[in-house]
Amino acid sequence: MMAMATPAEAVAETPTEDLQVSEPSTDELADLQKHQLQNPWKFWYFENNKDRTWEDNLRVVSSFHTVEDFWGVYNHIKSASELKSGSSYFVFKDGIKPMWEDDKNRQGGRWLINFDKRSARFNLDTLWLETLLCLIGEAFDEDGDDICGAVVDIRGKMDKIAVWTGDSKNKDRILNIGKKVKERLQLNNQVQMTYESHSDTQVKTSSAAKHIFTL
Ligand code: MGP
Repeated sequence: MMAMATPAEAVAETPTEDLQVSEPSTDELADLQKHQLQNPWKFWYFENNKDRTWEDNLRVVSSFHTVEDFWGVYNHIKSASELKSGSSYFVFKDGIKPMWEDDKNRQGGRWLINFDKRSARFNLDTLWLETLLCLIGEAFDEDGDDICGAVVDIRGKMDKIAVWTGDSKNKDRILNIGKKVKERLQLNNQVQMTYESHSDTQVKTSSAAKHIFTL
């Protein structure tokens, strides 16, 4: 029977010139000490400037793929409630543009929650942060594959939070995601969440698009 080398002997037998271990750079070391997220994300800001097209009003704020870098961005920028009316924040998986036209959104839709500004019941910043923590903390398990991103819109009477998913026909995933959002945001029966496809949103003629699901 062939004798097996113990790990120490195996190392001793390895010619040293084969052990080309390069030292990590300072940036790599700093990154290794941080907590990696399952997905890399991008933070976008939309400012409503009527002189520009909708797409030109979208700007990337920052990319992040660690917990620490998320807080670095989040704590550095204005909270959602401080934004001017007409503005939005978008947080989307890196590689997905926060627009209907992106291939990953084209067949998708959104869970939409409207918050009446006159109601003191809701703290928009807390709800938006909780939405982001659901996304980056992968609260949706395997249904999270369908998550594209989330949006907070600051508007006149109503502010809105939406979670965009990639397949408006995947009923099970949509409902699982919606229920999880409702539970984590502790909305209970205080507010209705509605799911609409982006294709319906684009052709809506009144203030609301067709509701495919309601929770
Ligand atoms: P909005 O910002 O989502 O809603 O879309 P708002 O401002 O509350 O208005 P309402 O229509 O819901 O009452 C406002 C407008 O922005 C849309 O009608 C489009 O003209 C444009 N827009 C919004 N989105 C998300 C997109 C997008 O993904 N692609 C393009 N091309 N335009 C968009």
